[in-house]
Amino acid sequence: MYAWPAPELPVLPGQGASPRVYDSAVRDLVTTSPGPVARLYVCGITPYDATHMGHAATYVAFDLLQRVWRDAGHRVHYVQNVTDVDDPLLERAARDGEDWTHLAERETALFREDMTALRVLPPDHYIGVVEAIDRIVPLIVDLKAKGAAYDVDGDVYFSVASDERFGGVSGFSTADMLKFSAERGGDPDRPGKKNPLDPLLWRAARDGEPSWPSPLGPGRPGWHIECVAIALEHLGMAFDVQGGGSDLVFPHHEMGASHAQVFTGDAPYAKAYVHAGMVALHGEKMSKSRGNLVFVSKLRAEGVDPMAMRLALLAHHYRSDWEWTADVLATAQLRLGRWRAAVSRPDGPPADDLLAAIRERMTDDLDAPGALRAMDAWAERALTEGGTDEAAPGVTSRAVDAILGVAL
Ligand code: 5CA
Ligand code: ZN
Repeated sequence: MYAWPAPELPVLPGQGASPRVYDSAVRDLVTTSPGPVARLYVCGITPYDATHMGHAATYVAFDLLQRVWRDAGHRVHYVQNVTDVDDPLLERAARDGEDWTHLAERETALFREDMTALRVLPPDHYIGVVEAIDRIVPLIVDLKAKGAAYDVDGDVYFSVASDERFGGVSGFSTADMLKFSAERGGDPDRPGKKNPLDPLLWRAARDGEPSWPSPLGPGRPGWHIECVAIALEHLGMAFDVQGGGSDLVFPHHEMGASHAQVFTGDAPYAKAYVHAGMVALHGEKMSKSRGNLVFVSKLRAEGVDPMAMRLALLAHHYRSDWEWTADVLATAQLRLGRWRAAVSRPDGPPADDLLAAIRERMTDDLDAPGALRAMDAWAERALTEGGTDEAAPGVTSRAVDAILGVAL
């Protein structure tokens, strides 16, 4: 499917470096070292209740990664999926008496608008599960042929025992895996499975559910295999970063890595697994199931500048869990006003040190809050002391635009 329009990326003097990021599988910071083309897969939305501030925070986090890579001279090959068939989407459509394809299309369209407003660079390939069924089925057939998948009453499950590296992405204990599996779409209590953690690969057709014909019988794909099929088609193995929110560490990214490693007989699936923290509202993770959501589109309709929303997100380090409040937005609106006033002056303090500071902060695990502080200091000087450098306001606004994605 089509993605959304790309914002312009201003050219900056000099060049940055490839960033260090936190790899969940290594449980430490690692320096990314992509080739000329960095390969990035970020899990996309399940299109209902989109786009809430938690979603926005995660996509802005990986947008920063892409911007820093580009500033370091890499091209970026970016792939994202849309989970446009899955249990929660079908349940929501049934609850509201809406056709599931209409729900998915409407919410995906809204997501595109929100990403455009937030100046998030689009993926090069934006792929829905429905479009990828023909790619997914042969993978499952192959996993069965390898003895890594088995039937339970017509449904097909992946055997986690078939991957000797299973557990390597999350490093979680079995107890934690069981807990998260139950909470995040797994079915550890289903009788007939070889291991309670084994995830579904293919769900046989049920009355009232969409299904597709296949050599496995009519049905629809499980969740993890969809991302693997899409990533392998467009990126191949050992791509640079698999991204998503921290609630995807297990089971989603663990299972994805296992599926791909067993299918290809190769490893690793991704060179690094990077996760964004969870945004909360009223003390609890913002989630569709709880319904404690702040929507980007609703704030836009209220006239809130999307650049203020983006600054509100950037004020928090991508890995931290934090709480959305009215104050967070108000602070961002003030900051945006100060920055705009500072770059509107005909001259200002030199921008070279500022650009170097933004680059230095962003290559250090995408420290956007640190970059914001550097820009705050420059803006403060510009507004109080002024300056004589006529090029500085332009360089500054281009740097803030290119690296932080904030158009002033
Ligand atoms: N379609 C799957 C991925 S293949 C999915 O998880 N969809 S989602 O709509 O539930 O979430 C989309 C992305 O937003 C995921 O990376 C998820 O980790 C992230 N996300 C969801 N809620 C929050 C939150 N409260 N804070 C930060 N990120 C969140
Ligand atoms: Zn995914």
